[in-house]
Amino acid sequence: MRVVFIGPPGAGKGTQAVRVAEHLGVKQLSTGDVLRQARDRHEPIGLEAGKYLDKGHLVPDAMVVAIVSDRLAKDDCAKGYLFDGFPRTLGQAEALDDLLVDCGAPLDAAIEFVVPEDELFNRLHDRGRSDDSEATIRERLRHYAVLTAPLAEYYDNRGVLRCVDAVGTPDEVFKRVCDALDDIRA
Ligand code: B4P
Repeated sequence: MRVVFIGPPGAGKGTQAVRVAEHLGVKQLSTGDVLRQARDRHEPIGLEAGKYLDKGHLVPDAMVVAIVSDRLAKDDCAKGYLFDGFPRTLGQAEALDDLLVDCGAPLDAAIEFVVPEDELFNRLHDRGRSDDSEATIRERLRHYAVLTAPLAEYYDNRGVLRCVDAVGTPDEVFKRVCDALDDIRA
């Protein structure tokens, strides 16, 4: 299956992506993880990305699309993949569609994680990553509302969107995501 996870910061995309990719037997890619690793290793792309990550801003589309494009070209994506945190803008979604036309294999599912804002704050505050300060969380939620939330309509119009209530234990959310994917496959 070819799947993307969308949803606000702290919704649990990364938590579920590892399990769901294993369940589906597909490659998982978290653009956030790739960017943070590149930053921590002081790679040129990471030093540039770090300027955005630490302020809670989205990294420019061209940088993220280049990472995904490289990844998609690898053999281990041939039987499917799960992108966690990508796309995050309409520009990224359109770029992904273009890449998939080249591969001849359209997206099967976009899973939107739905979590109320106060719960997001609690989760991120407890996680305590360097971009989880209160001011940065607010900035990330603001960017999410403006830049990422419109993706739900984009994928709904293509008939591949499923919204999942992501409040509950990780096991409960995992089951709901699997049910949503089964529903798409049925
Ligand atoms: P990401 O790395 O994608 O992370 P996130 O949105 O903060 O969190 P996620 O939803 O994965 O939540 P998690 O499972 O960790 O993005 C970070 C930054 O990278 C962005 O702000 C941006 O700057 C940059 N970036 C990434 N992709 C980009 C792109 N495509 N374009 C441009 N910029 C990009 O869970 C959060 C916490 O909740 C954890 O502590 C977890 O343990 C907890 N949790 C999870 N599920 C739970 C549950 N069911 N109940 C209670 N707690 C739960």
